Amino acid sequence: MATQHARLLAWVDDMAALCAPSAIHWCDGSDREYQGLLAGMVASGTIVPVPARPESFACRTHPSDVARIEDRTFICTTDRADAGPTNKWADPIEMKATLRGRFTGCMAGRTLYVIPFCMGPLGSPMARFGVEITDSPYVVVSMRIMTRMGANVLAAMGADGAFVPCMHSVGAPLAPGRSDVSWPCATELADKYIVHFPEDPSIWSFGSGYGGNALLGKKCFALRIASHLARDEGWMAEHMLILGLTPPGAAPGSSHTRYVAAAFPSACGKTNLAMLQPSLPGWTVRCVGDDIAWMRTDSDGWLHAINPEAGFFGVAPGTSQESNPNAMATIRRGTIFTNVATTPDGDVWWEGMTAEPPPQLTDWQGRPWQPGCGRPAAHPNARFTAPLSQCPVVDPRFVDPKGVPISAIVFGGRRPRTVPLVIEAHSWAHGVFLGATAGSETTAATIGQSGVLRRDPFAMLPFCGYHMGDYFAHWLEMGRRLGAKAPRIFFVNWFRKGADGRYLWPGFGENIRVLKWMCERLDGHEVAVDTPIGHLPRSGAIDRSGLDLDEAVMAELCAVDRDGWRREITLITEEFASLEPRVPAELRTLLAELARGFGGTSQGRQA
Ligand code: GTP
Ligand code: SPV
Ligand code: MN
Repeated sequence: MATQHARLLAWVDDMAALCAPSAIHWCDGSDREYQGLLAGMVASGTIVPVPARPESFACRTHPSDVARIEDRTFICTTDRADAGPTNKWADPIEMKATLRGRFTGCMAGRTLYVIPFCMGPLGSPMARFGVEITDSPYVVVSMRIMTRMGANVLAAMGADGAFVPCMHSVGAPLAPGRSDVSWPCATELADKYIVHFPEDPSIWSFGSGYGGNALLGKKCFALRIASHLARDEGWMAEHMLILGLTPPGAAPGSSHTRYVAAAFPSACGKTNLAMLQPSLPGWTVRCVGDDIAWMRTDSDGWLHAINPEAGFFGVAPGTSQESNPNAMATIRRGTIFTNVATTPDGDVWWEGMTAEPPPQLTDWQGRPWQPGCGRPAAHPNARFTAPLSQCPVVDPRFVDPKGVPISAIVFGGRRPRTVPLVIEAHSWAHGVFLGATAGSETTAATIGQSGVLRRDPFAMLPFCGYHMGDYFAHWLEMGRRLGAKAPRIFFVNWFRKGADGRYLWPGFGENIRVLKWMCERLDGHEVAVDTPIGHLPRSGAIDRSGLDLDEAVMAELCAVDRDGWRREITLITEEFASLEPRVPAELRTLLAELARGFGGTSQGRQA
């Protein structure tokens, strides 16, 4: 391979000696290589073509390998306290010994792929290099869609460029005759490891081939490792979409375009908001990114954001022509589908794609499926992998090496009760409080029970590579640095339910109405009322033109449920107690103020 990078060559030699593959393939990122890998996977049965969509393929995974596994995700710091109580910790020296044992000989008879990749536009001062070693061709083709990878990255790394070594193996040879799943994996949860050594930094992942467990540039590097680097270096690595919002009468990308970054937990609406098709005439939304934002203060003093990724790894179920036409256009070709159902006429299907399911399908496990059979046809965490460049509303600045200036930051979550449609924070510090105390119901994006309310601060609970209390302090510090140029902070909830259990808010393209209200706030219009939880829309301030939604429902969406907030204060008090002694005093003061606003103290006087 054409590299003089001695550290890289030594690492690859070391890993090859450990894993004992029969061949080593350095990925050049070419189309020829990509087509060859796809053809090889079709031949071996790893993927099947999806004839209805050009250059598209589908694969099915083992039932144990369908989502991120938080229980088996480790942050290994020398001092256990630095990982904090929200992360699973292990001793770095012991863990490395364990991992070396697991990886020993694990690639016998198979090919080891070396993937040089870049998170962020090549040449951007905010971009970072990584090199992933894997035994999974599915990971190679996915990384080609999700990142910049190949020979030009290797060239840009030069002879001694810094890179994060990312070691991956699916972990088990496929048993003879086992053709029902696309790749082998360690089928016991206890045999899977997703391990981060932030002090190196390095990543080791064993036993899973799925998404964030295996595409190591994504959650492992761009969030867990990057958040740790960002704290040390004074920037931010966040679980956020980035969109460009332009009001009627102005051109997208003009000085009237505002960029918004939004953090919602996994499967809580980032991809959908990032490429929203506005229902209000004249407004445009352009997509810079749908999952991760790296942000830093530019020389002009404003907060600038890049999307470190180059593709979407999006939730399939719920995606339809009605809910997300731009995603449907993105995945018309050149897409890899994982754990979706397939139709007899050579297409894919998932719950919510059409109002009526097709009469006959093959489900995500390869079994015959009919409507009413009692099982979902697609796995609830089924995903599509497609390049950002295929999105019809991609923002031209998604490749801007300087990133885009951020005017507003939005937090959110799945909250059937208590949390209103939209809140604006009183200040940056109050915005940090809203992010720090965010709760959300769990989803199928992680293995475990769905629908359980938990605190998910900044949508970073599974992704923060250090102590969550220190992370809160870092956010406060960024605000002090930004001063008057700090973005305004909002909180949204598309998921509030009425007494009948149905969503009160139509969501999706209608969410533009909430973005419009935010713009009015940024423009200084009197459209809010002040409450103890923040600024809420004044009655009639959310544009309901052309929308069949009663004033009464709107009032319910924006209501401050005093009993609900008293319960919320108890939950926040518990959260903060679990993070002590590292909760910043400023946030404790804001909690006490909130409690006073509801006639109690944060020490548990409330019911
Ligand atoms: P990750 O990729 O896991 O980080 O998820 P994400 O935050 O990008 O979530 P995504 O946009 O893929 O949405 C997840 C699920 O929520 C899908 O089934 C969507 O259809 C649904 N969803 C998204 N936006 C809305 C909304 O505004 N209202 C409602 N009711 N559902 C939504
Ligand atoms: C998430 O879970 O937030 C995802 C999917 O975006 S994964 O890449 O698997 O982390
Ligand atoms: Mn995500």
